[in-house]
Amino acid sequence: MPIRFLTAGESHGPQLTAILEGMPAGVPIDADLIRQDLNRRQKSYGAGGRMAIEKDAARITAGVMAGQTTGGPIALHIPNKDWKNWRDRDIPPMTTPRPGHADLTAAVKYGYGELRLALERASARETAARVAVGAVCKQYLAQFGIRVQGYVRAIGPVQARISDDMPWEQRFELAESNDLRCPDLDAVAAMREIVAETMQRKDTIGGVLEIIALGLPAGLGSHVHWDRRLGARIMAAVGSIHAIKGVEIGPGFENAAMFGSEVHDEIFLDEGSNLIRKTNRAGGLEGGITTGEPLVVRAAMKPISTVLNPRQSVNLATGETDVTTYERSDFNAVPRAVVVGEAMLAIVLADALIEKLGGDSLAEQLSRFENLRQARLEDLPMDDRAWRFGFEE
Ligand code: EPS
Repeated sequence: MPIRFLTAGESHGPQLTAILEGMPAGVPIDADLIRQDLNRRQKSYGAGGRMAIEKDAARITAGVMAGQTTGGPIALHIPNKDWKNWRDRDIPPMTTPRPGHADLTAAVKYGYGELRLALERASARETAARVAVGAVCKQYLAQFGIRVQGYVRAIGPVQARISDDMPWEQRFELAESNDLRCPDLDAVAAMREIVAETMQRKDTIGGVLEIIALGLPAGLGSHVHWDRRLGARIMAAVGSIHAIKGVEIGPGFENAAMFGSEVHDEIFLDEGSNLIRKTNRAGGLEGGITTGEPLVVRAAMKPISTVLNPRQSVNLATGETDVTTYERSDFNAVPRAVVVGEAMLAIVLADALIEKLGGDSLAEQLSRFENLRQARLEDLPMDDRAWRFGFEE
């Protein structure tokens, strides 16, 4: 795949680092847009105390010169402001693993004698680096009129009601107007109540986020191999986000309960000989390839595993039954996960677009983009005659 990225950094270490490789040259990069997304990722009703400490900003130290990408690897650094609170401290041992976190599984795998080594890298603090990378990819996609944005669909049992004909723009705007990042303002009140109750009960809560890509051309991804199917690439990327335990394309699970004739988006011809759909139950993908309809991805987030209420566990140092001790954390991080979901989707789509367009510079790609085949009758001349497979025995 043409682009790749790496992140490094511990939650309470000096900084997070990301390297994004494979961006074409000549993409204008506005550092303010990276800051904006980092800032959006920090906001949520039910965020923990750490977000009052951090004020995330990324410093670009490579790959962008005079405001444009060079085609070289892009290096991004996000300092951890909390580092100063850990730097000169003797850290008490952590030997009782928290259920749901990587504490126990990573200790089994890596043989850690101190569970904090697992916590530090397993922490969702790492998602700040992904958001910085995603913000660069969003700026690349924007050059082609492609936009990636999302919102919250549910917090715990409280579901947003969003009418199918509510315009996307309105959904995004309404969602950004509140700290539950949800376009249904009636649901926001109920979500606020359940998050308040969660905090009072010293508990955590999960939910469902929805991420949409608008303006995509038809023809990104491929049906020919499992790892080229765009649906698979999106599900892997979104499913890699901390605490995400389910990903669907469009109403994937709802479709599973319906008949095929109710699910599949029928094909019509408009006056301009464009092949169009009146519905989008496919969520923008057919056969692992974009249809040109909005791409809709939903993800289920489990409740954060650091729970203020002590949970039953075992002290690995003593072998005695123990309960977990609380580490500061979020009570509700679903609105924050939306921004991470946007980043991961933007990264996969930038990758798929670069793969489709080839070339090394934005200028080359923009002219190729104009000439992409569309779902139009004149772009699809058919042979319309009998033929044979032609394999030899
Ligand atoms: C996290 C625990 C909390 C979260 C953190 C993820 O950090 P701390 O232990 O410092 O309170 O705030 O997320 C972030 C710091 C962040 O920037 O998103 C965890 O254990 O996953």
